[in-house]
Amino acid sequence: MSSALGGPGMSHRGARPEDGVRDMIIISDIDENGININLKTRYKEDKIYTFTGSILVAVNPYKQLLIYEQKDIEEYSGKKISQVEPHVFAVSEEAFQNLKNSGVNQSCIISGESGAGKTETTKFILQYLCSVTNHTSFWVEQQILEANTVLEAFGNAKTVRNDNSSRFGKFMQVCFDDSQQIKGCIVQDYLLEQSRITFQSKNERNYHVFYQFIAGADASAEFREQFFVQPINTYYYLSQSGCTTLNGVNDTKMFDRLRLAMNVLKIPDQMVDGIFSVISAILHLGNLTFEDVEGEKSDLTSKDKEILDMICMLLGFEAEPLTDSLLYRQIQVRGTVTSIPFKVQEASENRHAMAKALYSRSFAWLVDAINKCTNPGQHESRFLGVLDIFGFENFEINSFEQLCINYTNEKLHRFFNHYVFAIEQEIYKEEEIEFAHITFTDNSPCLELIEKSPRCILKSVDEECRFPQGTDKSYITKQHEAFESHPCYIKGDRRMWEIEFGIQHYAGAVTYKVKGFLDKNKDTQQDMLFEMMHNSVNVFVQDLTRFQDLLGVKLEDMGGRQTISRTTSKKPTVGDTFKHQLNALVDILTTTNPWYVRCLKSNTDKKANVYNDKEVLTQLSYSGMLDIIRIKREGYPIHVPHENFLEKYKCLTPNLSPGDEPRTLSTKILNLLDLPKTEWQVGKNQIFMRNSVFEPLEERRIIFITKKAILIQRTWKGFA
Ligand code: AD9
Ligand code: MG
Repeated sequence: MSSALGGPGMSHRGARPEDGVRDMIIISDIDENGININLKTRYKEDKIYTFTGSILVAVNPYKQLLIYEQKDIEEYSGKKISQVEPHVFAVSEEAFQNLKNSGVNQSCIISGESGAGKTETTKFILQYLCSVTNHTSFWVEQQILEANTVLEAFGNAKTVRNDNSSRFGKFMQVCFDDSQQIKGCIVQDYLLEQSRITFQSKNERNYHVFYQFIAGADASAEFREQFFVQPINTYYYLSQSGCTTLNGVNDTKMFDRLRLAMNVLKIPDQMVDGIFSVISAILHLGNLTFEDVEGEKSDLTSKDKEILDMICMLLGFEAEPLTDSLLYRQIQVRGTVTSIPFKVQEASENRHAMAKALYSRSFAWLVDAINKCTNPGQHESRFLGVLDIFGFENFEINSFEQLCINYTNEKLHRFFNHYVFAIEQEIYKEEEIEFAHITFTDNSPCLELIEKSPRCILKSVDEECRFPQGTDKSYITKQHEAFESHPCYIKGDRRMWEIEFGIQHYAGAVTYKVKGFLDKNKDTQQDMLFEMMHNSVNVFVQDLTRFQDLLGVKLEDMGGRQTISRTTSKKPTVGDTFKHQLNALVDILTTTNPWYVRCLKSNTDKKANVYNDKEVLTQLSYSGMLDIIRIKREGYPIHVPHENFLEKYKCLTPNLSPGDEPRTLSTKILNLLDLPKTEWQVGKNQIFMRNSVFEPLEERRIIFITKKAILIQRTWKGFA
């Protein structure tokens, strides 16, 4: 198994960042600037991949490079990482070989900012795996690749940072059998962004599928009629941002691809129709306009009655309960259900919540359908997992979503730290060499502040959610009190105490605005909507209720109709569920041998051939690369087996007694050369060196070889 800090070490003598070397671990005294210069030099030659040991750095080229062809796959197949140019295929191959040879499950953890190239990297890894394994499982491979088409249509959207931004995290476990055949795939999704369904910022779009659906309808009158489709600019959920198209993307073609992908994934036609009915119904829901009635109640406008009919037909609902659920809140007090009218603003918000509930459950349904189709079966437990998850975020305004995203990154960062440090220390121990305990910036305190019960930020939000009179303000007041002395907690400016708090993350300080925290964490249960869905005549809509969180609600049969009632007020919150998912993810990752791909964005304008030093440096500062290099400085970055060492350097000391063990001989060489003893150590099987020893050693060897060559030349000349 390769070490994160390993690498071919011996081949680049006195390498400098200006040379654009393939593995940065061998550059002496490298710092952030050095890394940047090295990456930039390579980027200019379209070499977007660089190693740091076995960690791959990928700089987004924002242009099509012809390096992902079948011939490239073949070039990497069967090769060791140390023999090839850095490439995502090299890491894929090494991980695949490791799985094959060691039987230990592997994971590729891909990180980077929005738009850095995580999703593209994920697809290249999957493309590689589906191409090199023996193709007896052609259909399974197609299904795995097409799963991405579906997930991207429903889970990706244009943002200002990325035209194809993933608004959810995913972990795809590709499963293999004993003969290295792909047997299937398991997808786990994380935290789909829900706010986008009803609100998009300027120049951003809603999820791709909405535009693809409308484009598909534009091409067919029959389809338009079946799903009551209107022109795109009539929909509030699609027209508010002023952006409905994507540069270089044809939504009609994408719609055809989506349908084909659904077909490959064996989603029945009836369900496909159901999905599009929900998509259309969501758009119509967004167009409802509520009228205020005496400041106390709200009503639907006459125009809305027509929209309501369409929604009913699309979702298989009856008009009366739907109207009720749009205009009244139902509250259970001691077993009796009371209806309380919504004020106009509340009715509008409640409708948005319905749209979100319908969409997020459809997304969950699709992930489930993909898993059912690509299910590897019970017996195939070996897998190579690819994690494509949201990177660290620090916007002008950060909310609950950013807290969850940054919490994820803290969690993965700690995992990374432990992996990198632990593995290096393990080698030192095995080799029985002395080393000062390597210290590292441990982010555990920050992580504990967010997630460690009984007192942590997630818990504070939860408690306030369960408190009947809880508000965002009462929540933050209590939280300030509880954590003001915590080293990672930032109470901030006195004038802002009621609206925001900060966290000192490993990647920098982030301020969170608490407005909406409680609502976002509660994920307000749409009880009446759930009931209607359960009784729907649309089989897809009815099937969506399988994804209702059944904890806290129970179904009761009321004369042939299912109604629900609350069993307990302890429904898990969004924070709870997410924490649970994240812990499960880390548990899985811990059992694997991890591989890291660090994606970097060369500029924020999505331009080819533009490399912005400042932007790259910022990303490097929290990529963990410097930590690796620091360990390199504190530890011994160059490990060479005794035999290899001897082979290479015995020329430097002609008086070696040949009978000795390689280990003794290697020690003799180093002793004779009078190099500082603090800078090298002799392990059981390997020599450990710092650059201060390695470089002069190499220099002497080169001088020796050059002198010898000159001597030979002279001798030949003498003969001539
Ligand atoms: V986000 O956090 O989901 O918003 P990602 O996933 O990191 O983000 P993505 O993979 O979607 O970024 O890449 C953004 C865009 O960069 C792609 O749509 C491509 O246009 C471009 N890209 C990324 N990697 C490559 C590549 N290796 N070759 C060519 C690339 N283009
Ligand atoms: Mg992505």
